[in-house]
Amino acid sequence: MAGKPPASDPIQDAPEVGEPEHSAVGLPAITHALRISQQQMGVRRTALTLLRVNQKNGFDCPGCAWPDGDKRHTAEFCENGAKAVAEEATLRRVTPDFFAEHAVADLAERSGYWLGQQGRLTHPMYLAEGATHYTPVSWQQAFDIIGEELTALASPDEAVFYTSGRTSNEAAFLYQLFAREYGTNNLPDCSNMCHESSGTALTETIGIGKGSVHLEDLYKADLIIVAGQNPGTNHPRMLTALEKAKAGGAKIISINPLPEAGLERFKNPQTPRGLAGGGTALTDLFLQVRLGGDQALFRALNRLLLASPADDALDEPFIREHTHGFEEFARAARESDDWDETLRATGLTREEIDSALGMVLASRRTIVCWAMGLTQHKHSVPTIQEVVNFLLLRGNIGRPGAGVCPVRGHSNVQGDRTMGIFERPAPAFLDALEKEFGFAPPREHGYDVVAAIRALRDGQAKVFVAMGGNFVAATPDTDVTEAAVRRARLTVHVSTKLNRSHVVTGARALILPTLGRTERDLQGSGEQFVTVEDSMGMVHASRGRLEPAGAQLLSEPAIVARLARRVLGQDSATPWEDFERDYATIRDRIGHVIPGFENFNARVADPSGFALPHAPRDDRRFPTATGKANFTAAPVEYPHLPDGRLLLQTLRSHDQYNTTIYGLDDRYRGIKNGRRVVLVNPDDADRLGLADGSYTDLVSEWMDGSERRAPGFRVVHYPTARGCAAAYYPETNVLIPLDHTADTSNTPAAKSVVIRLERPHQD
Ligand SMILES: Nc1nc2c(c(=O)[nH]1)N[C@H]1C(S)=C(S)[C@@H](COP(=O)(O)OP(=O)(O)OC[C@H]3O[C@@H](n4cnc5c(=O)[nH]c(N)nc54)[C@H](O)[C@@H]3O)O[C@H]1N2
Ligand SMILES: Nc1nc2c(c(=O)[nH]1)N[C@H]1C(S)=C(S)[C@@H](COP(=O)(O)OP(=O)(O)OC[C@H]3O[C@@H](n4cnc5c(=O)[nH]c(N)nc54)[C@H](O)[C@@H]3O)O[C@H]1N2
Ligand SMILES: [Mo]
Repeated sequence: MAGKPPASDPIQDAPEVGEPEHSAVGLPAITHALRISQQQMGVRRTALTLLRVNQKNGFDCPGCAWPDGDKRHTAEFCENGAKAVAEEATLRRVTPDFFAEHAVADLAERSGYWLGQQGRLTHPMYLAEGATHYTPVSWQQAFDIIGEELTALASPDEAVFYTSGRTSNEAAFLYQLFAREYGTNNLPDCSNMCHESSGTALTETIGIGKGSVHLEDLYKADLIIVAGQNPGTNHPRMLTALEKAKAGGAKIISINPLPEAGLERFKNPQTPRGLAGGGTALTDLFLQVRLGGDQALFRALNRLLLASPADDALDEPFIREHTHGFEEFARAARESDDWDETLRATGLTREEIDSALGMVLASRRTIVCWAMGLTQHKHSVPTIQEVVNFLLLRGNIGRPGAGVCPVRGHSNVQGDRTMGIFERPAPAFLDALEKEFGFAPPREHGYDVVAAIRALRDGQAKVFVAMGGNFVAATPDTDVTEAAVRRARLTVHVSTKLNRSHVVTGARALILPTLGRTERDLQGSGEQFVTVEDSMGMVHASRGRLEPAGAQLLSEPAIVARLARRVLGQDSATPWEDFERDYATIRDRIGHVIPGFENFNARVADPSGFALPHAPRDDRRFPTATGKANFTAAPVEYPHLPDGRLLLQTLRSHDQYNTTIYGLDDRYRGIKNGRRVVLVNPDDADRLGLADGSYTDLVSEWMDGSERRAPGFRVVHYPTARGCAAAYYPETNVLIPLDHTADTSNTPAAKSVVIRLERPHQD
C-alpha cells in the first residue's frame, strides 16, 4: 500500500544537524529511494516502474538530462531519478472533491511541499472571476475560456507562453508553432533561469549554445574539471561516468565553495565494492573557490599558461588555424596580473592554483563540466567565456576526450530549445517555419522570464499560459512576482502535480491535467511515443507504460493541438487534428524545419537514438560571426562584499527537484527534518556572533536601498568558503531582486545575493 500524504501543515520545519558526509550513493541511497517510492506507489508498482527507467523500450527518466550511455544496467536509475519517478507515478490523487474541500485562499497558505504531496491532478479545473474555489470544467469549456481571453487581447504580445523543461520535443514544437501562429514570440522558459548564460557565452565564442562532448569523451579525457555543480544530488548518474573515467586514468579537479560529498567519494550501487566497500575517491584536487571567483581563477590559469616555459603549453597550430582574437585576449590576460586580487577573488592560495596548473599541463585532453554555480552570477557570461578561452588555448575542443560540457538540468530542456522554445528565435528558424507552414511568424523578440514578470507587473501582459513548471515559485522576487501574476486576466497551467502557481492566480485561472512521461499515451492512430534530447545532444524515444493517473488526462501534444484549433480556427492551415492523432506526423514536420532531424521517424526507431550535428565537435567548424572560435577579453569581475555581509548562494537540497520538495532531509550535508537553514563558515559565524543552532533572518540589500527579508533560518556552521553562505531555493527567492540578473543572458543571479544576518524581529 502507498502511504497517505501528510495531514498537517505547516509541516514541522525543525532542522537537526549532524556531520556532513564524505561519500555519496551506496546502500543508503537505495534504501532511501525505495522508502520514498513505496510511500507514493506501494511495493508492486515501485518494482514495475523503476525497472523501466531509461531502458531502451522504456521512458526517459524525468529527473535530469544526463545521457544514458549504450550499455544499460537492469536498474539504470539513481536515487533522485527514482524519487522523480515516484513523484509522478504516485497513487495519490487531487480530485474535484479536494478542490471543493479547500478554498484557493487556504491552499495559498500551505507550503509547496504539502501541495506537491497531495498527488496527481485528475480533472480540468476552473477558478471563475471572484470565486473562492476551483470547480471542474469540461476540456471544451476550458479551451473556450482561453480562446475568449486570447481573442480579447489588443495584441498577441499581451500573452505569455512559458515552458518548463520536461516537455517532449513533439509537445514543444507544437506549442511554439501555436504561439507563433497566434502571433507572438513571448516564449520564456526555465532555461532563462538555468543555462541561458552558457548558451549566450557559447554561441558567441564557438557558434553553438550546446556542449561539445559525448559521454564517451569523458572516458577518453585525461582531466575533467567539475565547476559549480553538485552531481551527487543533481546528476547522480554522472558519478558512474566519473568513476569510469577515473578507472581509465583521468584526474578530476572540483571547483566549488562547498565540499560536496558526491564529488569526494562515490559508492557505486551497481558494484559490490561500491555497496559494501569504501567506493572510489573522485576528486584529486579540490579548489574551494569563493562564490563568483571562477572567472578570476580561469583567468589566472590562462595567464600562467601564456607565461609557461613548456613548449606545448599552448596549441599554437590550433590557435592559428581555428581561432580569432588571441592577441587581444593574451594582452588582457597578461595585464590582469595582480595576484593579490586573484587570491582575494578566488579565496585560493597561489600553491593551489599552481597545483591546478600542473594538472592542466599534464593533460592532453581536458573537459570542463559546469552547472548553476557558473551560470547564476552577474558575470556568468564572461566567466563561461573564460572557460572557453582556457580550453581554446590548448586546443581542447573538437577532438576526442576534450571540450565544453554544460550539464543541463531538466530532462528535455535542451530539446525544448532545439524545438524553438525561445523568445529570440534565429531568423533562419523562422524562415523554415514560414516555408513549411505558410504563415508569417512574428519577427520581434519576445519576453524572457524576467521581462515576462515585468510585463505582467506593468499590465502589458494579461494572459499567462504555462506548459509545466511552477513559475511563481521558481522565479526571483517572490512578492513582486506573485503580485504581478495576480494582475493577469487569466492564468493557465498544464500540469501533473498541484503547486503554488495554481493558487497564486490571475482574475480567472485554469488547471489542465496532463500525462507524465511514465504513462501510456493512446491516440487515434494507436499508442504514441515522444522524443527527448539529452545534455549531450542525443535524441531518443520515450515510451510510457503506466495507466494514466485519471481517465480525463490529455497528453501535452493533444492539449496544444486542441487549443490551437479553438483559438486559430479556420485561419490555420496547420493539420492540428493529424498532429494529435499521430505524433509521427509532428516528427515529419520537425524534420523539415530543424537541421539535424532529417528522416526523424526512421532514425528515432534506433533504440539508442541519434546524435544531433555539432559543428565544433564534428569538424572543428565554428559557425560564429568571425567563422572561427572566438577568444574574448572581458575584464575580470567578482562580487564585492560590504563589511559584515555575506554572499548567499541559493541551491538545491538532496530531497527536492527544483520547487518540488520530496522530503526535508539533505543527507549528504548532514541536515535532517528541515529546510530553513543557512550554512555559514564557522570563522564568519564567530565574527558575526552567530552560534550554531541560533536563529536568524536573512536580509538582502539592493542597490536602490531596498531590502528583502526571509525570516527564521537556523544557522549551521559549515565548511563553506569564507564569506560565502548557502540556503535552499525556492524559500530564498523572496530575497532576489527581479533586476539582479546576469549581464547579457538576463539569468537571475541566484548564486550571488549580498545579505546580512539579523536576529528575528520580535512581534
Ligand atoms: N535531484 C535533483 N536533480 C536535479 C534538480 C533538482 O532540483 N533535484 N534540478 C535539475 C536542474 S533544473 C538543474 S539546472 C540542475 C542543477 O544542478 P546544480 O547546478 O548542481 O544545482 P545547485 O544545487 O544549484 O548547485 C550548484 C552547485 O554549484 C556550487 N556553486 C555555487 N556557486 C558557485 C560559484 O560561484 N563557483 C563554483 N565553482 N561553484 C559554485 C554549489 O556549491 C553547488 O555545489 O540539476 C537538475 N537535476
Ligand atoms: N533561487 C533560485 N531560483 C532558481 C534556481 C536556483 O538555483 N536558485 N534554479 C532555476 C532553475 S535552474 C530552473 S530550471 C527553474 C525551474 O523552474 P520550473 O521548471 O518552472 O520548476 P519545477 O519546479 O521544475 O516545476 C515543477 C512542476 O512541473 C510540473 N510538471 C512536472 N512534470 C511535468 C510534465 O511532465 N508535464 C507538465 N506539463 N508538467 C509537469 C508539476 O506540476 C510540478 O509542480 O528554477 C530556477 N529558479
Ligand atoms: Mo535548471
